[in-house]
Amino acid sequence: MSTSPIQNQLTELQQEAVQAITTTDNLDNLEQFRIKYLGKKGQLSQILRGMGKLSPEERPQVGALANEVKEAIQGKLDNQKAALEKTQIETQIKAETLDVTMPGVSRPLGKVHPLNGVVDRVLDIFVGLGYTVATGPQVESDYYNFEALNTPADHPARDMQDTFYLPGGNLLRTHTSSVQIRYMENNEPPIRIIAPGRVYRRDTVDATHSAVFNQLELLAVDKGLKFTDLKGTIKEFLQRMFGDELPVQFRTSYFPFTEPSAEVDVQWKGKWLEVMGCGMVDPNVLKAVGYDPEVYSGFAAGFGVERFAMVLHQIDDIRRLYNSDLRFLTQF
Ligand code: 2U9
Repeated sequence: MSTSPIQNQLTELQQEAVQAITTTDNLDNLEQFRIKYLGKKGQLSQILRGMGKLSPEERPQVGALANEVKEAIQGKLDNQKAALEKTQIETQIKAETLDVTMPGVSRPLGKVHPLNGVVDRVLDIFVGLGYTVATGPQVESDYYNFEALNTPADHPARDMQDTFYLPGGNLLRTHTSSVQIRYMENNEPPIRIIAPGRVYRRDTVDATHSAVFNQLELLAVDKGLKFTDLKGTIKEFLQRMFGDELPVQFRTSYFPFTEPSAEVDVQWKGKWLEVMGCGMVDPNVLKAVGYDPEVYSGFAAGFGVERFAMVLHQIDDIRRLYNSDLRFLTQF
């Protein structure tokens, strides 16, 4: 029996495909060949479309041949794909040789800055005592920074808290007390808050002064709070901070927003050191936020984070805290 044209086409297709596949060195091309020869609209399908014209005797023979051709091409595709993938991986491995004797890239571990270390410890202690952390804007109005805190424009205490004024009358806050005013405006007693944050003063920079520094201020407002509650809170806090045996003393002082007011000293490494100020919230401050001073009383205290860090770690110059000198910072 002679071979039909369709059988010739099939063997030619197989030869061409095998030739093309075995000489390609590229996986993308290989896929193109699969589509070209075996795809739905590929050459094999096209040839088989002519099967309808065959006699019933020819059909099974051609069908069997078509299967052989298909399997032969598919087999070549699979082999070539495996071979190409293998070379690809081998080339990649060669290009990526790892020299295990090379020195590694050293990534030094960071540390908590001594200022943030103090803030973290203080917040932990007060959160433990039931206080909530409150924050507010560094750009403030005259009202929140001074007026509401019993410090009108002609008050002499404004001289000591001279600051940076912005066009339009706003200013950089001189203390975080404005945070407590805002908090009281939006909340009713009982109140227990601690406000950390950056504050500003028009100060000449030296070993103990900075025009930008950090404060922590606490405020408690409730029915029946007395000076003894303030003393107990401060003493508990300072002993948790510096140690159980720490001697603490209160000296009378003056602040516009507290009455009576006191300064707090601790005996540390043999010396009395002033570490914070405090007092009972002035009735005028309670009135400014709409609290009745006949019903509620409060106590407040404030301190500089830098000063605390300097006392705790015996740091001699405030500027060391801002220089980012690793020889200094890695000591903590
Ligand atoms: C409200 C009412 C009263 C906060 C207070 C001090 C005393 C104090 C200074 C310590 C060193 C500021 O960082 S420093 O320069 N602060 O001595 N601060 S009482 O009194 C308040 C706060 C908010 C509503």
